[in-house]
Amino acid sequence: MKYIGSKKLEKMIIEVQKYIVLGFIIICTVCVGTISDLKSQTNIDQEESRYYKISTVPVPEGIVLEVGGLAFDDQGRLGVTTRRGELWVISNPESNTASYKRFAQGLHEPLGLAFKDGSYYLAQRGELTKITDNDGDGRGDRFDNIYTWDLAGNYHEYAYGPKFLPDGNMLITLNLGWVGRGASLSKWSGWMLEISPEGDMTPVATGMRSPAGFGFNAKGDLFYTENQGDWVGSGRMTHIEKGDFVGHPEGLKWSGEEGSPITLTMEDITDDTENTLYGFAQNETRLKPPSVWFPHTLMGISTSDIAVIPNGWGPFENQLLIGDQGHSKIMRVFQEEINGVYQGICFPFKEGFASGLLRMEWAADHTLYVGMTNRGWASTGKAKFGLQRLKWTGKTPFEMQTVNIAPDGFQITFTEEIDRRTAANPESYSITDFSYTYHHLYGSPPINQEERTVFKVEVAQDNKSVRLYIEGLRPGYVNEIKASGVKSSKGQQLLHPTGYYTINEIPSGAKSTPSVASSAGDEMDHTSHANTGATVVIPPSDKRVTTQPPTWTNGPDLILEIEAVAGMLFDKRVLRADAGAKIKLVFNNPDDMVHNLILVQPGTADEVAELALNLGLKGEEMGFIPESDDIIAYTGLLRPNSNDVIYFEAPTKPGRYQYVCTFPAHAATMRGVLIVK
Ligand SMILES: [Cu+2]
Repeated sequence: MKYIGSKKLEKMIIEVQKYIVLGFIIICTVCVGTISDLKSQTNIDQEESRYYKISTVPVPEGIVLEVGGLAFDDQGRLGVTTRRGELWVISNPESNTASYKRFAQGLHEPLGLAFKDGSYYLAQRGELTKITDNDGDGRGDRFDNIYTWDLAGNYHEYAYGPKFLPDGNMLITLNLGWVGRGASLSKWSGWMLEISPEGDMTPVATGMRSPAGFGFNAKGDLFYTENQGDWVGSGRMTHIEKGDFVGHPEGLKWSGEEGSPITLTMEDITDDTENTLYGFAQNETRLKPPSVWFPHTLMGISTSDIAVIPNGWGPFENQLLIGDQGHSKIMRVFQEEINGVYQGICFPFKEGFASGLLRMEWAADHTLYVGMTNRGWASTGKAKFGLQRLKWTGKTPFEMQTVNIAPDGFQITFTEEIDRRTAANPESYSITDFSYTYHHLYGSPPINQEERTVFKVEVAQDNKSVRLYIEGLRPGYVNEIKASGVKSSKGQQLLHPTGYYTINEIPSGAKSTPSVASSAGDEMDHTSHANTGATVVIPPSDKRVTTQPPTWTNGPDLILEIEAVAGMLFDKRVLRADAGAKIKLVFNNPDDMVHNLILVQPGTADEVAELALNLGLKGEEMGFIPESDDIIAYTGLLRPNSNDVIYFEAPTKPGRYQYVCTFPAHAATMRGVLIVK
C-alpha cells in the first residue's frame, strides 16, 4: 500500500516466505471486505493470459528499479523514475536487449514523470523539476526548479505528477501526511495544483488523501484515484473539476488562502451522523461523490494509476485501466455521464503482475508498460520491484463490455453473442447494493446491504445485450452485478462474471413495473442485511460453544491461549492436545486487523478458506465461517482489541489438525497446527 496508507501498514512489513503454497498474500486494513476466490487466483490469471499477456522487461543486476514514474520520450525510449531518486532511460524497452542509462540521480523520491519538448518533468517531494540534457550525452545536465511547495517532513507527504494539460500547464497532487490520521501539515497538502511552465501556481481541488493516480479519460476529463483510509470508506475514483472538494476535510485547512477556489471549511464537514458520502453530499452540494468505488478487497486494496485503452487493444476501446498496488493487478472501468455526472462500473481485468503496480504507460505500439514497487510492503506480486509489459493477444474474451444504467435497471452489452436461453433467465443474474460510511475512521465495511430483484430480462435481437429490469435502484449505492449464469452462444462462461456499478444518478424516464411478474410478487420483497459495522458477533452453535459444557464437571483438561499478531499471523504455529481432551481455547486479538480462528480437519485449511472467500458480500455477517463438515470449531470474527473463548473436545483421532483465520487474504499466512496425540 505504498504511497497510500497508514502507520498500520508500516507495521505490516511482512515476511511471507512460509505458506507460499497459495502464492497469494495481500495486506489489508482494519476495514472489512472480501476478495475474489483464492484458489482460482492462479486459474483466472492463466485464463486472462489467453487474452492479455504479461512479459517482463529485464532489469540489469544492481539497479533497484522501484518505479515511481514512467514516460516515453520522443524516440520511444522509456524514462523511469525510482523511489531511490534515480531517473533511468531505457532504450529498446520492447526487446530483451533493453539498455539502461542513468539520466539523473539524487532526486527526492520522484513519484511521477512526464516528457515534453526534449525535457523530463517530475515531482520530487518538495518541488516540480525540469531536467534537460543539453550536451546530448544521455545525462541530464540542467535542472530547473519550476515550483516549490512546503513540507513538514512527514514520511507520508508524497507528491505525484506532473500531467500536462493541453495548454502546457502541469498538474500535481500532494498527499496528506499521516499522524495516526490524514493530516495536512503543510500548505496545499491534500490538494491538486496547476503549475505553469513559468512557475505560476493555481490551486485546483482538495479533499484528497492519498492521490497516487490521476489522468484524463478519452474525452479529456480529469479523474484521480483515492485509497481507502480515514474519511475514505474504500478505494475510488472521482471526476475532478476546478473548485471540487472530494471528501477528506484536512486540505480544507487552506481553503481560505489566496487563490483557493474553495469556500468550504473544515468545520463544514462533520461525521457525527453515520451518513454515506453521497448522503452527506445531498445536503452539502460542494462535496463531490466519486464516480466509481472499488470495493475494498473485492476489487483491489490500493488504487493507483489511470490509463485509457487505445483503439485496437481488444473490445474495450476508450475504457479505463486502473492499477492496484497491493493486489498487483489492473482493473477495468466503463463510465457514462448521467445528468452531467460521471458514474460507472469496475471489473477485474488482469492480475498476476510481479510486484505492486503503481504506474502504467502506453508505448506507441500499444504495449502497456507497467511499473512496480512494493516498497517493502506486501503485494500479491512477490518481487520488490519490476517493469513488465501487457499485450493484447488478438483474442476477444467473453466479458460484460459495457453496463449502462436505465430508469429501472441496467443494460449490459457483451463482447460476444450470448446464449438466449441463459441470458433471458433472471436467475442468471444477482444484484446486491451497498454503500460506505463517510467518517473519520479508517475505511468502512459495506453498509445497508440489500439484494435487489431482477424481475424481468429482455435479450436484444442481435444477441449482444440484455436489459435487466430491477426494482428499487438506490442512488449513492454500489451495485454488485453478477451475471454468472449467462453463457455465450459458444457455451463459454464470462471471464469475469462480477462488476461493481456506482449509482450517482438514475436517468428519468418511464419505468417498467414489477407487475409483469406479479406471480412472483413475494420475490419483490428485499431481504435486508443491514450491517452497521459493529463488532461481528456470530451466534453460538455446536461448533462455537461459548460457555463451559455442564458435563465438564472437572472443568477443562487443557486451556489453550493464542493471539493474533501483526503481519497476519498467530503467535503460536503449533498447539498440542491429547485425543478427546476437553479444551478451553482463548483467542485474543490485540492486533489492529480483524481475525477469526477456525479449527479444521487435517489438510482442509485451504478449502475452508476458499469457501469463506466465496461468501462474498455475505462473508462479514457470517464471520467468514462457511458451511463445511471439515470445520471442527470456530471463534467469532474479532475486531481489534477483543477476544473470544470457545469450548470443544479435541478429535479422538490423532493427527495434525489445522487452524486458520479465514478473513479474506489472511489464510495464506495466518494458520497453524493442533497436533493431537
Ligand atoms: Cu486474520
